[in-house]
Amino acid sequence: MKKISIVTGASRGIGREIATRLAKEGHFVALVARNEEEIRELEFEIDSAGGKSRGYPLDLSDEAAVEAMVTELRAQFGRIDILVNNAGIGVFKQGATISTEEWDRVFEVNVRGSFLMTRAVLPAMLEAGAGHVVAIASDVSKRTFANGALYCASKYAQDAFFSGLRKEVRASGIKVSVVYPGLVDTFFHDGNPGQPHRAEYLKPHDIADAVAYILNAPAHVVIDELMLHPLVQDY
Ligand code: NJP
Repeated sequence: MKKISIVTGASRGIGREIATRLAKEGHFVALVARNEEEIRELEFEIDSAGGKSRGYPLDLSDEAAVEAMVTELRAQFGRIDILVNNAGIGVFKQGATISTEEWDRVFEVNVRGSFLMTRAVLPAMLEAGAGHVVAIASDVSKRTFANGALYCASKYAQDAFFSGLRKEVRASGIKVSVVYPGLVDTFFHDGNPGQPHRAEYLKPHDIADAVAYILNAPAHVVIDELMLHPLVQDY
């Protein structure tokens, strides 16, 4: 096994593709998401193809579960080399109609969830003097759109956290990279009909390619930011 990695939101979409890619590249992958069946399925698929993985069905808003998972992984392997914070949710509606529960949940998963996971792995990376934290943010971490106020606010916050963190841990040998995808053809868009160009959106493997490129940069190079869009997207 080359490296010990964690991918959140690994049960489907972009996260599933990133996890599969990391396993193909010879890394151990800890698969995190809530849906146990999908996580076990992916674990079986990776392991049947000769890779190494383990599923951790948990909700990222559960601080104790996140801490326990990272403690277990560290106890087994003694290190954690890569964390890909990919899990995320969206609520798309007019700001005036957003409920307090919807506001809290989006921030709980997109911002607090990626913070909790990152804080949990940093001690191992700091001890090793090396590590790579990647966040899958969004192109709307840098622009806004109508009916996207809440989602954009969460993605701006996530981006700001990881951009600040990059400056804090750089001197300790830890890299922090943020990926900003445009539209990607996943479950994320299933509740949103009428997308004439959906077939031409980015595919999850395009994001996995970007993450692999970032992680395989030479030791002295940190790719701070990588933004990608489908050619059909008007933004
Ligand atoms: O989304 P989807 P994508 N605890 O819905 C997991 C960003 N992005 O792959 O828990 C733990 O297919 C969920 O698993 P489960 C986007 O903001 C996308 O498109 O079992 N895990 C599933 O595995 C997000 O950050 C587009 O339901 C939780 C995964 O997250 C990332 O890309 C554009 C969880 C979501 O899979 C992946 O999105 C863009 C929790 N509480 C940015 N809640 C796009 N698709 O167009 C959810 O700019 N998950």
